[in-house]
Amino acid sequence: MHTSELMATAQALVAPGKGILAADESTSTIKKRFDTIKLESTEENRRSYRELLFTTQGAAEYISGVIFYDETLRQKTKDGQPFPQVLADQGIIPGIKADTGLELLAGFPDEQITKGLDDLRQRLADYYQLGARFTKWRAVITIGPNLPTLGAIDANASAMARYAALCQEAGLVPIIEPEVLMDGSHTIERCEEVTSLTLKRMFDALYEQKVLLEGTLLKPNMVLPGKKAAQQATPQQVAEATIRCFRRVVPAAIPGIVFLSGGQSPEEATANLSAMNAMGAHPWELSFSYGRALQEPVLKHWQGQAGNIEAAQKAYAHRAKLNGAARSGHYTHVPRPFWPFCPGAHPLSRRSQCRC
Ligand code: 5MM
Repeated sequence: MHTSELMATAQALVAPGKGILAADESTSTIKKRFDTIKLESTEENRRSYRELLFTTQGAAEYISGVIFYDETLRQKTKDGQPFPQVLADQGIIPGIKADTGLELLAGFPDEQITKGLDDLRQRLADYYQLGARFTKWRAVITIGPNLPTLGAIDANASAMARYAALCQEAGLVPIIEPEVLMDGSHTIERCEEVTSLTLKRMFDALYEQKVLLEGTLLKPNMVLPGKKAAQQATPQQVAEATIRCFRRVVPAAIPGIVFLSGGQSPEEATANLSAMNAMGAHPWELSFSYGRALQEPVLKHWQGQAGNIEAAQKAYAHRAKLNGAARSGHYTHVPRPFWPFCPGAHPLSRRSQCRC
């Protein structure tokens, strides 16, 4: 077991003021993101977009690690620099999505299991050689009438724990991502109940598989009402429900919790994280591992045009900085009084006042 290396990597990923960029969209998911800007998902467009992200000046001040997709880990800048090296040169730790997606769980209609265990030991050895120092595995839990079932939660917990143990054997920090989806009209109380049960069973499984918690990070959903719920929640309500839930079921030995954004707007994701940190101190670092909440403004500014790269990079650096502020509870969302003269893309930007 690579105990000290694992603990050092996990702690570096949740260093104060920093968080993780999730850029591990699979080919089918990045196509959906590119569809929103009417851009074809070719290998070159995916490479150019990731180069834009990974070469953003100033991002390293707020970004501790980046999660790649398998294809991205092997790609290079147009000047021939491997992406993992580009990040490592900036002090950003390269990571990799280790699961290979979802499939229906036999015997459990409407529930899914995560794939990728069969060849995992060999793939992890390759990923380490290519420069990755952490990995991520996502399980999806759906709330619905009579859902989730304990059978589906436990099947996912078991796979997650075996994944985590294999990562640690290879010297890679596992990020376990049990995502309770926001889809539906459930209440925040129902989300809290399902998130508690899911996390409880996940940590039981990690214990049984002898996973080193000090060398593991948790990437969960926040406790939120469903997207279609009649009653939405304020950042303070989200923070109170999430912290109460996590204090009950997440061991203090975990160095950090790096939330996913899960379909929240960038502003909501930042405001909710900030409200949680403002309630501190907590047993674990509370940070971010956002995909959409960091990248939505970037795609909007970029539009697939080389002439927009600078504006898109400014939008990314700006969002990273605001999430960096949320790490210490110092972000408060101010509605967009100066829109569209933000966030730094426009020459007349009043950035000092704009916090959107
Ligand atoms: C839940 O998605 C993860 C976090 O992203 P958001 O902050 O946008 O919710 C994300 O890392 C996700 O696991 C990857 O994008 C890979 O997803 P797919 O569906 O391509 O496996």
